[in-house]
Amino acid sequence: MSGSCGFEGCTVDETGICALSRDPLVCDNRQKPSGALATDGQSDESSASQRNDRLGAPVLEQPTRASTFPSSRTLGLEDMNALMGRRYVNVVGILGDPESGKTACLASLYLLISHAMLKNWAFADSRSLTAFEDIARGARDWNDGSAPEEMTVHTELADDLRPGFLHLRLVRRSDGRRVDLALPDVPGEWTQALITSGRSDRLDFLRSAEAIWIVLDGRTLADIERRQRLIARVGQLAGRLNALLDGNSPRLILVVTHRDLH
Ligand SMILES: Nc1nc2c(ncn2[C@@H]2O[C@H](COP(=O)(O)OP(=O)(O)O)[C@@H](O)[C@H]2O)c(=O)[nH]1
Ligand SMILES: [Mg+2]
Repeated sequence: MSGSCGFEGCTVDETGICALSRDPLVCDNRQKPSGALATDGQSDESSASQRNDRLGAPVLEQPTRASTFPSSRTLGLEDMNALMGRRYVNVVGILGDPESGKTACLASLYLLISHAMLKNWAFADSRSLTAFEDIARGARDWNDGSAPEEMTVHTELADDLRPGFLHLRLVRRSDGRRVDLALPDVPGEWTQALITSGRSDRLDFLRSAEAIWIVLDGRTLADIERRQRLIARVGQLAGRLNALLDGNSPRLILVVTHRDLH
């Protein structure tokens, strides 16, 4: 058997002569060319059914594209990495017990900058305006001139493992310098878990921080019975940070809230 003929010893491919003296075009021993398969009845049926399956389907695949308007809610670590790949971003770490006033600090910063009341700084841009609006909304509803009792809601994250960042670009009025800030709004429970059990996996981003705010509740500091305990906890937190930061030394800033009351 050789070439196009299945009959042992036939040399029709070389000589053009059939070993059984038949017409080579109609001899049963000749192999059908592969293209001939498409012409038999069964293949016709399957290709017709394939064509029917595609009837009404889009002719071209839809190109993937980014949504026209980004969501402007808090930014995840991936969004932050992308932003940091394009420009220098100052990451700020914000730690503090639940209810110490972390979210209120961010709302306060946003309200000051949006009313052009932050000394020497003006608003340039934000990738997370909706997130700022969400946390600042409660502070806008005043009752007959008195401040609302609860200006912010307890911070809860969609994903309890990844921080959500607020982005703010400010411009310094004196020299026009632009500064991008990444401000995380994370639950106070993360700080508690760092102090009590040393859990730091969710706070890894602190290693990239230029500054860390430790937010302290002014009400606790004003209370002589609770003050010492809070001061001792700040010491424990500093020890945990020392281990976590592993040689990096960002600026540590103590931010005391409720100054209006105490
Ligand atoms: N009067 C007053 N209330 C504050 C201040 N800081 C925070 N609060 C209130 O304290 C509560 C807890 O604050 P929040 O920022 O949500 O705490 P977080 O858990 O640390 O984010 C909220 O109801 C705020 O309105 C402050 O400086 N003055
Ligand atoms: Mg909060």
